Amino acid sequence: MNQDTICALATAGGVGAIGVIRMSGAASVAIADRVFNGVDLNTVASHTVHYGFIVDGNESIDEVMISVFRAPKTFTAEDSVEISFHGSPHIARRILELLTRHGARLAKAGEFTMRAFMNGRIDLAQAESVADLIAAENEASRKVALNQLKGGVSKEIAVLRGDLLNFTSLIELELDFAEEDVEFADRSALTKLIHNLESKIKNLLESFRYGNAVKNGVNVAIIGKPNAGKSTLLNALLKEERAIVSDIAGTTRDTIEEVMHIDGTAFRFIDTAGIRETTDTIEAIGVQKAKEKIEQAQVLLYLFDSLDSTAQEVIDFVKEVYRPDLKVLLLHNKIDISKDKEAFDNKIKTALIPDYSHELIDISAREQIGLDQLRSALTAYVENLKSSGEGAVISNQRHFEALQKSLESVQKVEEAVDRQITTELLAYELRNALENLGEISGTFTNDEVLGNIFSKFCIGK
Ligand SMILES: Nc1nc2c(ncn2[C@@H]2O[C@H](COP(=O)(O)OP(=O)(O)OP(=O)(O)O)[C@@H](O)[C@H]2O)c(=O)[nH]1
Ligand SMILES: [Mg+2]
Repeated sequence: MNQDTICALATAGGVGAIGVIRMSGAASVAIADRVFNGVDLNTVASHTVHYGFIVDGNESIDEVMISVFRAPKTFTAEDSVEISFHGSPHIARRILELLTRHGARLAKAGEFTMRAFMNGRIDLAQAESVADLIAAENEASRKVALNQLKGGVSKEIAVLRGDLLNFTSLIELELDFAEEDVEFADRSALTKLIHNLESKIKNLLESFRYGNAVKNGVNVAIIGKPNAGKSTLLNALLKEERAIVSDIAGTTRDTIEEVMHIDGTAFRFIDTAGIRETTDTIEAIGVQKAKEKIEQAQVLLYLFDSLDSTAQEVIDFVKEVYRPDLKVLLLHNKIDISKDKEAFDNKIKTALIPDYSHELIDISAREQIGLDQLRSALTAYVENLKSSGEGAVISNQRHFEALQKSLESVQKVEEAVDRQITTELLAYELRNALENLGEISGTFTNDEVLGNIFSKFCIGK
């Protein structure tokens, strides 16, 4: 299917000690040999490296090392060649131009990985994880991507689909023998399987909160009344004077976002305008923006102090913004000057902590008290997400959506069984569920169902 031989610079653009150009396709070794002055590459063993010069006619272009990889044990599962040259963008351009003149063409974005998928070396979820791995900026996202590349999610989905496929095969078989009114597929076993599937899919869906957090970072909105010390806190966390701090209420008007890594996870701290009723047009826009940031946040740092707020105000606010998927850390700020801290905190704790498991931490943003505890609470939040999903972790929006669709279709199968609906409809719902699950790995074909039947039963006897 892929007749072309493709080539591209595999290393980053710009000057480097070494640059690597990669070529893949049936003609890659022959093309490399045509522009190489050294051993005859056509005759060398697979997975070997060779010294020589890239030549354009009589002109030497660079001194290089060429690695030859013969199919199928290569990244693309095709014959491949890698040319390591002295890392100059100019040399890269000359070599690429030379290769295209000798029969290769420039690869499109992601084309090497796409070939690995088309040639069946990796599935779709794994192909996607290659991109994630390259984009990984911290330990947690690297681990999640690597696990996916190794096939963690794919394996889990494959097991789920395998079970479902067996049942679908039996149901399809019933359709073939419709006149004889036989029931090959045990309905109660199907119900059991469906329940099992449901809980596994739910687990995977749940793991997306963690996967998404490590891949895209956690949005942490810093919210509170004017002068609560939000900007002071942002600066203290970042250890730099990022936002303007003053004792004038309404200092921050726009939102200020900064990313910080704590324990291998990216947290996007968003300082916002203090929330209050205001007649100032610009400040009002800022207040509106702050409210939007609450919607987009996974974690809320709600700042208050006992001089400027009552415990009841804090309680009312937190109840107002309640969302089951929003973690609220109540930060009692300015404890260096606060009065009646215990009584204030106790009132809040009694009202909120039992209900929503909010956490209350006493801090002083200005004196940098309690910040370690705050950082621990943030990493604990992520750790907690991790442990709530067992096994494989999904971090890809497409997988999340496919799983949601799968869950819906599996629930429809359940309904169909419960209501003892016709075998035709049941088969239809089952095929739907299979298709949605198959979307993740990109492997779904209807022939698969047929293939499975034939492999298990000798219908044609
Ligand atoms: N004593 C004391 N003062 C603090 C503390 N944190 C902040 N402040 C002071 O509180 C005032 C307001 O601080 P900001 O950080 O500008 O408050 P803000 O919440 O960003 O205010 P707006 O941007 O107006 O909404 C400043 O004078 C800070 O120095 C603290 O922990 N203790
Ligand atoms: Mg501010």
